[in-house]
Amino acid sequence: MNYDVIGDIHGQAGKLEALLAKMGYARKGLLWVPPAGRQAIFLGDLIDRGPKQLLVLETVRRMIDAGHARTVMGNHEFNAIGYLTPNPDKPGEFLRKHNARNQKQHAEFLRQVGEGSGQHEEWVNWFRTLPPFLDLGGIRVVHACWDQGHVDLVSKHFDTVRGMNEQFLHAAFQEPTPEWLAMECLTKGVEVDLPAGHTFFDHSNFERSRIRARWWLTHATHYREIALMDDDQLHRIPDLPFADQFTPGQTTGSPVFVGHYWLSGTPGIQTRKVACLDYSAAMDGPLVAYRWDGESELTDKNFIFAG
Ligand SMILES: [Mn+2]
Repeated sequence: MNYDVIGDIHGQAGKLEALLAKMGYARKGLLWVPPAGRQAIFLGDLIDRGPKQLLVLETVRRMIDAGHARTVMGNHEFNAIGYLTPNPDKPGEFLRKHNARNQKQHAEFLRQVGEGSGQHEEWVNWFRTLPPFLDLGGIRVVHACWDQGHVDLVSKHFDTVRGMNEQFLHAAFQEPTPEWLAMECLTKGVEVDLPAGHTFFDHSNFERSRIRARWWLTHATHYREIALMDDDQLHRIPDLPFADQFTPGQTTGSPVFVGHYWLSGTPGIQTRKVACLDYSAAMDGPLVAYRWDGESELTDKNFIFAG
């Protein structure tokens, strides 16, 4: 089987349909059918921000049910589960706090799905069945970072039919349990604290003191080298060597695909073993795919994008 791996969609149904059409997928009623011998692999973050989140969910779920696609769980689906799941230790509260920042990040989904509605609950139950990673043999797929130790822990608690069990879910929202660390790494990647006094502003204009790290740069030494953020903020990151707090992910073995990182510019590989396919389709960037035909080293030539 060959795979078309597709980056974060965030409710941009128009970009998804344009990309599927460009890759030769055929629309049969409400179902998109891939060319023979291919399957679509979604990197998660189907929801939040964009204008047609339910259409994206319907489209992807229909493809999965027909055996034409698979998806991993993104941090936005994981957060959506925590947002609706009561906290067993704190009556009246939820696993993910309903504070202003979390509400703002999730508001567009809640509005489109109808907060507290039957379909809200149904979609969240479906999110719970999404695997946080997929090892497909020739490629590995995860929303933000492949770390074998975390993958092994999560695979012990994830049932491919019933999804994430209650116990794991509760632990995964309790910092700093091993379950929490694992889901943080797989769905949000490796983050590194800046030296005291340094901050920057992310794409939502939140001030942050932790950077998202290019975990595939296994020999990196400086903060600015590993920092993933908008170019216009990079000058705020000190050009200093970091201490020992950066643990890179795995970059040997079969290629790894991730989304998550809001890249910009011309889509291309990070290394011959790692490709990020998130080029900010949530806002004004294109939706990006990689057409994998069995190669063990990735190439810029296999990128395709729409929007
Ligand atoms: Mn995303």
